[in-house]
Amino acid sequence: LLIYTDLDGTLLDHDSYDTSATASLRQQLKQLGVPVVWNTSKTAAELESLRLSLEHTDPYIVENGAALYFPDESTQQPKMTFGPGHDHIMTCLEGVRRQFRFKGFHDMSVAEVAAATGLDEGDAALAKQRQFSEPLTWQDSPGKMSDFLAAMADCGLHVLRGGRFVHILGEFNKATPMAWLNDYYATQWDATVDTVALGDSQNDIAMLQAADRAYLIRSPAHVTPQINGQANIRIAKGYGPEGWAEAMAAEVDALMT
Ligand code: 2M8
Ligand code: MG
Ligand code: MG
Repeated sequence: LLIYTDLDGTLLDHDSYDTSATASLRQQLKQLGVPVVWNTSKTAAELESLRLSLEHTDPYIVENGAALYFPDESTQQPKMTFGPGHDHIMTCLEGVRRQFRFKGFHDMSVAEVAAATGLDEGDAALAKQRQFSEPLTWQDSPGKMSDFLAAMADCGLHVLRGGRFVHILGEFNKATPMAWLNDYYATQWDATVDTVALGDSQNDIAMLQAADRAYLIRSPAHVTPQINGQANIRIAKGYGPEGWAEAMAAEVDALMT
């Protein structure tokens, strides 16, 4: 069994970023030797302290599928990257600055990112250290979004929606690194891998679709994305980390029987 999990609004509470509801299940999965791969829109810089505080020793995927890291490797270089760098994204956004109204993390001070996210200023500064994607707040009319998508596509970029922000990134998503990592574990284990994914937002849907089984986690803050006719995806009852723990308890039970 191999788990892929979103962080914000899934493993971490949408507002408080608290994850205590998941502690006992994370411990059980660790004891069972089940890797829990983090698959998040957070930056590598943000994950440094979170990995220490949650004793996370499995691989992790940052910025919505942009890069895969193995924490046990001596360098903090990604194992693989899947898209263009942040400079390319900023150049493209600068090119359309006069056509559309938006405000990105790059445009915001640390205090503004802290206010928009509820992170403390230390973590907000780490969230601003983007390597492969730019989160922004859309301040223009919804009707102009399709022209914006077309302009981003002209730069080889696309747009995904997270819990709070719209994310600009290359032609990859959270499912992109999964194929490689599934193969990696299949080779390690000399067995086919059974995959489970958990996430709460539109930027998680590709990951949920790519897994053998998936749990869509409900959010107190935004509507649950549509999952039309996706038989492998079920909706967890509890919100945020409580839904995560409930889903993982079911997986642990199934593994034991
Ligand atoms: C941003 O990501 C979340 C993911 O759902 C969002 O769009 O609301 C990211 O930029 C991340 O770096 C940051 O930690 C998070 C804080 O809520 O917001
Ligand atoms: Mg999320
Ligand atoms: Mg996320």
